[in-house]
Amino acid sequence: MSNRHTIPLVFTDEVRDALRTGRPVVALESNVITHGLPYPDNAATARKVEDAVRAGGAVPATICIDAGEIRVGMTDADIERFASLPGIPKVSSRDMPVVLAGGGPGATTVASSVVAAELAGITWFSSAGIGGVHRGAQDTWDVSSDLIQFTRSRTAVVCAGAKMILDLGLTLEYLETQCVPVVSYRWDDFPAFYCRTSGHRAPHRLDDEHAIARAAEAHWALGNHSSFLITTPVREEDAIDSAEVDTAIREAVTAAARDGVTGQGITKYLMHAVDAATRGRSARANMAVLASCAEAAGRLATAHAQHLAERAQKS
Ligand code: PSU
Ligand code: MN
Repeated sequence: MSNRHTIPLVFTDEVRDALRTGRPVVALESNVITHGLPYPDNAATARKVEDAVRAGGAVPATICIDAGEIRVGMTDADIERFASLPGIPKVSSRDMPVVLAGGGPGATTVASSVVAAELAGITWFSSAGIGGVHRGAQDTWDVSSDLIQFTRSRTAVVCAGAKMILDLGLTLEYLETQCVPVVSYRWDDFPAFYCRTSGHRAPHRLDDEHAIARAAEAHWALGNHSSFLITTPVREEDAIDSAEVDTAIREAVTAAARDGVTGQGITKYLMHAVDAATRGRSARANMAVLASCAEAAGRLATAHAQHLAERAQKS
């Protein structure tokens, strides 16, 4: 018996129909709703991100855990509840079994969302910022489970790189060591969330969505049961200059060490400190980059669905 029969997956009608008919679907995380932005911006942003997936030609499936089930596609009422109810825990891969057994609600990170997406038969996933290797990881060993999960889940992940609060050079090194492809879509550099560049060149660049679909399929055909990463930068008009946030980040990292913030809480702590230092500018850029990634993911998932349909016709 496969896991499919033991983990309860609850689909919205729209997502179930799309998967049945081979229409493109893009999975989205819910931790960004509960831990990324304040209410009611978070609820509005979650809906905008879903609209952006639709604008790209695909069906959005926001993932969460509730009542012992994995929800694949959240209703408007679910989004409103997750956005407004305080205390919903952040659920990464390691937390999933316990939260499922406990029966309470849980907001999925990138790592746990790709686990759910794969179980649900969804190939595409979009997040503006993946977790990565933290600054100072040589002392703290803080490496996001997102990166480890990419070595285990067969998904195509679209993101705007990772935030400057992380060590992006080490994050790229880790992905290289673990044989996770990183392809920059229509851009030379590995982006840094709301900054268009991290100062690191992306290992590969592809400009055509159909070539990206073929490359992802080739990755899996080569026997890799792991993720294929595609990065896309925030639009120029929404971007923040990296020099502008660099000081704020350095100060936040120092303050976190002073306050003894470690582990699961550090990402949120650093992000809020940077938002406060940039007086909401980074929060606005955050919303823009979530939407631009989701739109690109919708387009890429659409090209991939066409690729699969053509391949099926030929065989
Ligand atoms: N990075 C961001 N924004 C985020 C996160 C990461 O730029 O909101 C969230 C995502 O849900 C991601 C998680 O999967 O934090 C990673 O947390 P950790 O570093 O604790 O693994
Ligand atoms: Mn961590």
